[in-house]
Amino acid sequence: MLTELITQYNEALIDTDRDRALQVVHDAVARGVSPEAIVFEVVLPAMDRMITCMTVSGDASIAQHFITAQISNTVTNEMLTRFAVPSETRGRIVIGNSFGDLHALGKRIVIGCLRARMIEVVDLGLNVTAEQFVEGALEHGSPIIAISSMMVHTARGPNGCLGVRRILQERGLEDRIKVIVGGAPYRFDHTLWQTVKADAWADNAMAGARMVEDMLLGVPR
Ligand code: B12
Repeated sequence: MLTELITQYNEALIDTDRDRALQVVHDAVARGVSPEAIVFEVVLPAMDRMITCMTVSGDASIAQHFITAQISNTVTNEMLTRFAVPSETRGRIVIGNSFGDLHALGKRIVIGCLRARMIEVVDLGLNVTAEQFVEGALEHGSPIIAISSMMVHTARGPNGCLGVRRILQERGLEDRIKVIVGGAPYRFDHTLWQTVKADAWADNAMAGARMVEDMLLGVPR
């Protein structure tokens, strides 16, 4: 039954058919598939597959990737309320686009993947200054700041990670708050995350969500 479900769900994602994807999930639950199996054996692997199709084989488009993240988010939120043992969140993080950067698509996909891994996410939005990133993390009790930058100058500029690092240092917060970065400039230059003094970076949303989960759980990288 699970193989059939996985096939039907993936076909709906490829067709960017949100309603059909949700219907497939609802039918499966009605037939007795557990909400846990849906999240861990259907939704997360589908997200992984879609990212591989987009970045490695080129078989998927940004639209398919984006809709997949949205559907994953919806299904996960719905299934979480039905878990036999209520799932504990792994923790909470803040995320935003660095100041001057209006490229929100990548960040939204990252948010979908984070939520699918049961990580609470506070989206600080677009045009977030370095100060707002730090204030946001303190206000929401987040041990991680995630910064999405799609242009070189917003990644390297004073409101990107370097600015956040400076404030964390000045306020003695570096032990409490870690910074993860991502976006196009980091994919073009794999050493940029170190140049801007981030603690971590990830190439894609799924890898980023896994890394955040490890950071929250204190797994050494
Ligand atoms: C779509 C797009 C736009 C759209 C944005 C729509 C939107 N609402 O998001 C529009 C048309 C508005 C736009 C505008 C501009 N853009 Co533009 N845009 C792009 C384009 C083609 C795709 C970006 C995208 O959405 N990718 C798809 C998503 C899914 O991928 P992603 O963002 O990389 O995200 C993945 C990973 O990076 C990672 N990730 C992302 N964020 C994070 C964060 C964390 C913490 C982690 C762990 C991971 C992670 O996970 C994501 C999912 O797997 C890129 C080209 C490219 N190859 O990236 C140019 C690009 C980013 N744009 C560029 C430019 C120059 C501009 C403009 C200045 C153009 C202009 N002259 O007006 C403006 C700037 C607007 C602004 N102030 O931000 C340049 C930047 C070049 C540079 N050197 O800095 C690029 C690289 C194009 C190019 N080759 O020249 N753009």
